[in-house]
Amino acid sequence: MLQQLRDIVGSGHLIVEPDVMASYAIDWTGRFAGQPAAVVRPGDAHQVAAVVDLCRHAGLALVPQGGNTGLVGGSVALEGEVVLSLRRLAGVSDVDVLGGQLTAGAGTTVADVQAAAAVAGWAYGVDLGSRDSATIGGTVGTNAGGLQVLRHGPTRAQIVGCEAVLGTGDTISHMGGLIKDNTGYDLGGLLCGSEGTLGVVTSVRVRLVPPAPEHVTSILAFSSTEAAVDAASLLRRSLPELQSLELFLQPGLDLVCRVTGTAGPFTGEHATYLLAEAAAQHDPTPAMAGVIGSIAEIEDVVVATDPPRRAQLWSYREGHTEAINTLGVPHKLDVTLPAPLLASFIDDVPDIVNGVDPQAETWLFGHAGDGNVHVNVTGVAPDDLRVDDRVLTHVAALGGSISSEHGIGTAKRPWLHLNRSEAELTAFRQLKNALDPAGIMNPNVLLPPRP
Ligand code: 2HG
Ligand code: ZN
Repeated sequence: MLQQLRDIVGSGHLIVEPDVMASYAIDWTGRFAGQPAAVVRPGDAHQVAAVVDLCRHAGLALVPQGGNTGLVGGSVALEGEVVLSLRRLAGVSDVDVLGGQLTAGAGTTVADVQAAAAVAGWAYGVDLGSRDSATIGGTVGTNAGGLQVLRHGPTRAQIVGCEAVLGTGDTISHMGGLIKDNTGYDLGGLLCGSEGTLGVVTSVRVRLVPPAPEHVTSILAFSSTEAAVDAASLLRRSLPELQSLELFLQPGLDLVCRVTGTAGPFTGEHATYLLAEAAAQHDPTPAMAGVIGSIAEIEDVVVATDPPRRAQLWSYREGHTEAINTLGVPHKLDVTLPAPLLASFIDDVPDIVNGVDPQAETWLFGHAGDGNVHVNVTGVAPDDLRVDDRVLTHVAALGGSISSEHGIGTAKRPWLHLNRSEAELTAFRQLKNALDPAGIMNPNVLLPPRP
């Protein structure tokens, strides 16, 4: 088998040495790890198809992997599968300046897609903290959200064409990029968020959005989460230039400042913070100032327009993930709540966690504009699922989603039934059987094991 894989990709691109495979074998959180049988690094879509075909006939399972920035164990070989790294399929082509579209190989980083869009006079509508490592194929696999969903939608909303190798071994390619194209099933939309369980995306055509070069970023301080959530709603409905609306709390800010050795944005302490960023063709500062001026509950505010100061404000929010990792392996519960329940959920969840494990520490931050909270819990053993179970059950009971933007992976698999009916899960299984009849595509993620 290994020799046949080597024949397809060339000897330099089949990795079997444990030390070289190490970075492919563990996820970013450190919570999920496996021992791949091998890492195979095809150089083009034909080689991907040949690898899938070989593995399909041999019954050898594959785990597709992009930048390996996922947070739910969706791209690690938990049971000795072969890791199929798509990173060599990098590059942007067929830029359509007129229509505002481009094609990106699955291994192209999000930052490189953004840069290519900018060169064409456009912008890419998805941005996320892991932009320099996350690949567009991985973000399609998970339907990644990120920092601009309230303005441009998640990754699925950007896809206007897709090329993929299905688990059947067939290559599908629908890359015409027509905005209006009602000619049947939206296979790109289906593969988006399928976490590599139906096939491997090798290339994607994305729509681009108008550039918005003028930015203003502010951090607003509130005495309660309820006041912050009310203000978030007002910002969303009164400021069309709003591009990002992020939330974090005082303990998370303290942790980021401690770990990075920086001073916080304010001299005093506050309960809850919103980071609001507006972006437009013309300076959005007056519009943002007008809306901020109308929010009586704001206790303090900082505003920045110059890039270094804006980056500093963003670092208080974006620094959370790395700062939390310094405390040990976190449990990451990426959830969405209905807007009316968001504030009380955030206020209640630390006590709910401590009701299960008094030693656990809860860190809360996320994308306020989308109702998306990243519940990070530290001080809990990686395989202790009691906190996960308690929080996810609570979220589902409130009508929320147990996975907002990170996917189900292996981490949330036991709880998928909380959000999906038996009829939906049956349809999922039928799709899986149709597109991956040998069951070789990422078999340990998304779908719960059969009862
Ligand atoms: C973010 O919004 C990412 O920063 C990571 O989705 C969230 O670390 C997390 O839990
Ligand atoms: Zn996020």
